[in-house]
Amino acid sequence: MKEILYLLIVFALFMGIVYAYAIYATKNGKSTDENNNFIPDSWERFFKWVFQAKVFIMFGLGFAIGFLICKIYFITFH
Ligand SMILES: [Ca+2]
Repeated sequence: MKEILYLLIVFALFMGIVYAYAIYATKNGKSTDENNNFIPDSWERFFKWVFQAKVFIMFGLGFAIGFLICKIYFITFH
């Protein structure tokens, strides 16, 4: 159970870094962003859905992490 929690936390951090890097890279001009949506145009072809689903992905991860923390640390059955 804890392994799933750690995996989700690592995944959430990774997604956070990906989203932050996309904004950083496009703002700094490190990667071209001709349509000004803060997604590097080279990523947009295959990974656009990752950005379109950002709210749902982060909300889902946050919900799952909170749920697991509650289940592991606060609810005990004995
Ligand atoms: Ca773009």
